[in-house]
Amino acid sequence: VSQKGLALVDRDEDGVDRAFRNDVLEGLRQPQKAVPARWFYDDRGSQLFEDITRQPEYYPTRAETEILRERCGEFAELIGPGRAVVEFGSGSSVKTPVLLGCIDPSAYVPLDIAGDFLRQSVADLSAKFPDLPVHPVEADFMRETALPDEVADLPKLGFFPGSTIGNMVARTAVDLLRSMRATLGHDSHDGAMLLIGMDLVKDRAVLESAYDDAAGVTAAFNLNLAERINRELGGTIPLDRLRHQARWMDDYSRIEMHLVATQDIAFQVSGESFAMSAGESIHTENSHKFSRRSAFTLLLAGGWTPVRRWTDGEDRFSLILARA
Ligand code: AVI
Repeated sequence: VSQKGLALVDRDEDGVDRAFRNDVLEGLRQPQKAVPARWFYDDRGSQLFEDITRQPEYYPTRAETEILRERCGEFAELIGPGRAVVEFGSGSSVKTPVLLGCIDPSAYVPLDIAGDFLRQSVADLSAKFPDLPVHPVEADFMRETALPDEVADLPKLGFFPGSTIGNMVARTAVDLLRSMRATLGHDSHDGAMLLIGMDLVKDRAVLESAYDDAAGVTAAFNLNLAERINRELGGTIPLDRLRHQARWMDDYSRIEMHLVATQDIAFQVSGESFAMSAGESIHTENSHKFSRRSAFTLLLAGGWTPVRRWTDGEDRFSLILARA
């Protein structure tokens, strides 16, 4: 999960993030209003996401951590020691140490656009693995990135947990997989590998409640996007007239999150006027769910050949090891 770091943000003379404003205004002008999910992750949004992962209904984090813990020996065997682990997004404080503890890597390279998150994850990791060289890279992992010279000659393992790939439509996901392949290097003798988390299709009720927990944390996470628009873009969106909704869209194999107007509303953002009728929504997130086949097809389209697939004891979540 990324958040815009200071160094890479392009701000106008009023300190407004230009990319945020463009994405929001363009999205609100569409017939189906939509704002890209990456704008969820300001400080409050990142904190709320952490809280989501602890909700009883939100199974992905626990299921993926279970797989990492239980399959440690198999990772060691199939991946082997001595690789540079390149994590796309700054590391999770739980999952990353479990993986690193299994495979005896030579270096760890967290790659994230948010400098603050990177520094935190480097500090956490170095405390747990004092002898492991850590080389953080502040960059947008959606683009091909030059890795530090120190890891140039090491075989690489890309690590992309959490099913963040599911937040992208297929075209963007394929672009990302291809750029990961380019970043990690696919033409060396000891080809790159990728360990990626992909959430599984399951019962509609289980999915919808994972994205609409009883404590209202996911609702707060979704509404925080509208609050952020009001705060940073001089918005007047009436927050008390928007309702969080999680919909399973079977044809697209995804959960969609929406902010639905509970009555007719009118508001302004950055001086531009918008209106929504009761029942109309702003589409804020896609979270695609995969079958074994659809996961493999996506990986193959992105240039990766699956090597092994694991699921948790309840078949809720998958981790897939692939080679370039
Ligand atoms: C970060 N990403 C994988 C989460 C997901 O499950 O799609 C974001 C999230 N949105 C609502 N709950 C969690």
